[in-house]
Amino acid sequence: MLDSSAAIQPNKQVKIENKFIDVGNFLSYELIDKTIQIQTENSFVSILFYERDIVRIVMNPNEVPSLKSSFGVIAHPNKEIYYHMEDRGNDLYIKSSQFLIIIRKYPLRITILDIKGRTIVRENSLGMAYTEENEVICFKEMDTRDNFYGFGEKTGYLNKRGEKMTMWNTDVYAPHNPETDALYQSIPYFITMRNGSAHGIFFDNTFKTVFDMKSSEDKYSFSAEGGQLDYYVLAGPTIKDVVMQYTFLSGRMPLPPKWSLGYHQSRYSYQDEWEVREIAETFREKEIPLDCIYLDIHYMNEYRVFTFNKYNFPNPQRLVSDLKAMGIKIVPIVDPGVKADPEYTIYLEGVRGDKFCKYIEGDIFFGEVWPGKSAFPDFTSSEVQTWWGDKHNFYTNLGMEGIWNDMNEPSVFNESKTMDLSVVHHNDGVPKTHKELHNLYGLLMGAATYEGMKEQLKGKRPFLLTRAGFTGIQRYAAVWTGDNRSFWEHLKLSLPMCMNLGLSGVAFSGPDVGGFAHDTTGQLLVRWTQVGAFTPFFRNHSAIGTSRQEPWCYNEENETIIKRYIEERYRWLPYLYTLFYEASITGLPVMRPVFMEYPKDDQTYNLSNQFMLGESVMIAPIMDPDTNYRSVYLPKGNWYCYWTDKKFEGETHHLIKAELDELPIFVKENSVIPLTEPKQSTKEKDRKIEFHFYLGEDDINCILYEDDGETFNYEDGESFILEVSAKKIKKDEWNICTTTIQKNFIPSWETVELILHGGSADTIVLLNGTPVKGQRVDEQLLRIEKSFDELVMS
Ligand code: MIG
Repeated sequence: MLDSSAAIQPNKQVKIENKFIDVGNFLSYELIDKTIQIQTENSFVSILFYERDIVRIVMNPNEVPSLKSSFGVIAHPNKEIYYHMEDRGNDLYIKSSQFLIIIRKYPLRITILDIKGRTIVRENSLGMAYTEENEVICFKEMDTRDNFYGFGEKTGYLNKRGEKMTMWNTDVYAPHNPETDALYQSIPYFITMRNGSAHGIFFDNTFKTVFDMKSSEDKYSFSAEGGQLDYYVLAGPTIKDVVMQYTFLSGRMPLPPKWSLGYHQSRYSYQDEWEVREIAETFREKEIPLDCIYLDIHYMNEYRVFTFNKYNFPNPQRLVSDLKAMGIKIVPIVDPGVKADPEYTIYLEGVRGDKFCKYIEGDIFFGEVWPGKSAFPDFTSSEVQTWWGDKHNFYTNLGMEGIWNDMNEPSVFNESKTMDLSVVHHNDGVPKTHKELHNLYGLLMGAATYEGMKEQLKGKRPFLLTRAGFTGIQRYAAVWTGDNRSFWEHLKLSLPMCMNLGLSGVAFSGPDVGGFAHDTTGQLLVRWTQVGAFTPFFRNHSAIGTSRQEPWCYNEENETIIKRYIEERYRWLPYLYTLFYEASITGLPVMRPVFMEYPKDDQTYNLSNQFMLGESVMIAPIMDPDTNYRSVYLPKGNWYCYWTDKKFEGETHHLIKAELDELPIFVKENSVIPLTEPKQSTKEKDRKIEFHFYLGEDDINCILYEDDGETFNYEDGESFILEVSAKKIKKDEWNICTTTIQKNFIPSWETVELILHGGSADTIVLLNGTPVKGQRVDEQLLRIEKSFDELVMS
């Protein structure tokens, strides 16, 4: 719907602040089981510690706050945290080893400082408040130096200062542009970075929430349409600390199966078995690596989930096993809408077993989606979760190991785009409206699906891809960013979107490579594939009616380059997989904004068109048509061009040339990057591991993580962890050491190659103390090849 000028009629501005009821003056406090319970004139406030560096504050207008958390939170308060509390007349002082919380009493205002006396958050003229209509809001002072990040999946630039953002899971087919606000994911959390230091706020409220970093110059606010004002202050002080604190609360991604990190091909839709086979065979004939093909909605019998259309897919089991033999997995789409059809088992069971979302009077909610009139499982009930999870044996019995959840906002074809807000969810005996639980629907469907698959796969890691989610979605699924378009602008937009998702706990994300809607072009597909090869999730997907988008659909030059970059993805898997391993332990993203590594450098605070992979690698793609130059910012230190080894100075901008076949990649001096040889699919065993040493002045090292890539045995320690270092003995003399930290899993590598970049003709290398001769490729490049068993395993 396009607006005309009538949309901008003059109206009277009501100052929003006037409608709020302030919490008012302090009345009394009590300590109950280490929770500080405060009563004010107009509210009740509780304060409790989760960790030394995480404090939770909950305000309830009507009664002592409930301390039950949303499904997004997995952590519990730590009652062992020691703090000291003092009533100083006009203020309450609460001091822990990380925080000083000062509660001004008249009226109640909270200021939190860190141990160095640095203000983290402060309330002044306005603090916590609510309205007659059950809205809750919290105002905090905004510093002129504050930059804001996180907020999950948002359009626009990296830094969200000056933005107002709504969290309300929404199916937005179009447009995705800077003023598109609510998208598919709701992650009510953000990081404030001030002067290189950081802290975070996680607002654990599942209603529609709004974060307003725009309307005022000296304060920001976060508010919700209902519920309690329940938020956590995360102390930082670094950005990485905040992400770890947030993912301590909301959980971390389990290690994904390796095949999910390969290249994936999708299309809405591959219409039948023969088309799927043809796609798979074409990849293999052309020797383009591929790990997965998706089945979009046309595989089903009239869009009934857990069915196949027998004409188009007569033998899905054989299809799956034949493709598996080629190293290719099949992932089917599963939407939540269940076709209202009394002859369809799922619907029958759902109605009989009381599994669907209902109105309070007991009538099932029906909505139009692809199957026509449909009912929606009520995932807020654990019984329904188990039922739905179990149903997935339909897919696992066919040999499938991954599922793609779409339309799970939930999306409904009506005016509001979703379920009726007055639907009352079962919620395990604590009924709540859809208005309150809407944002959880995708997360709960994800939990049901992941747990069901995990159970049926008997030790194998499931893969789940989802469109909708809430805080904590990383525990179950990778996130793709929905219906983008084949626009250069959307390629650009995907970088800050995925970087902010990464800061919001979702380390495994990516956009549809090539663009979903609209027709792509050969050049756009090339440039997008170059980027996709280095984003955490790498899937080419396109919509019905748009031009075909498989790697070979444009000219030969395009195809050759696309193939080369897909191969490059497989070459980088050891480095990437190690980053995923780290993410599973720390919650830190794989794809990082540059300021995460260089928080003191203000050139990086809104750097949205380049990103880092881990600590050492800078990806600076070309994202404009017919363009082969761009400016690249390199922070402090020296950088190597990955392709040529040419050195670049940091703390400055460079004009970089990159023809269509080149993605600018820079590796930080003093780092080691593990790579391997390209292969057709992750099913093939690597035979060689390479360590690339980018020499500078310092000693350097890296960790390499490896395991079987498909089971949960790593949880019992069946993994391989190697530390590789290069110590500078003196000028031109390096001692390379390998230390196995863990070897309960034996990797498939036969040879290990050590490649020194940036040495000189005189470079001498010792290997664990013994001099070795290498093969000099040129003045600055030295290669040493060894047997993996001899060097590492003995
Ligand atoms: O209304 O299943 O975002 O990836 O191909 C469209 C068909 C429904 C939206 C998803 C897209 C998928 C499409 N779906």
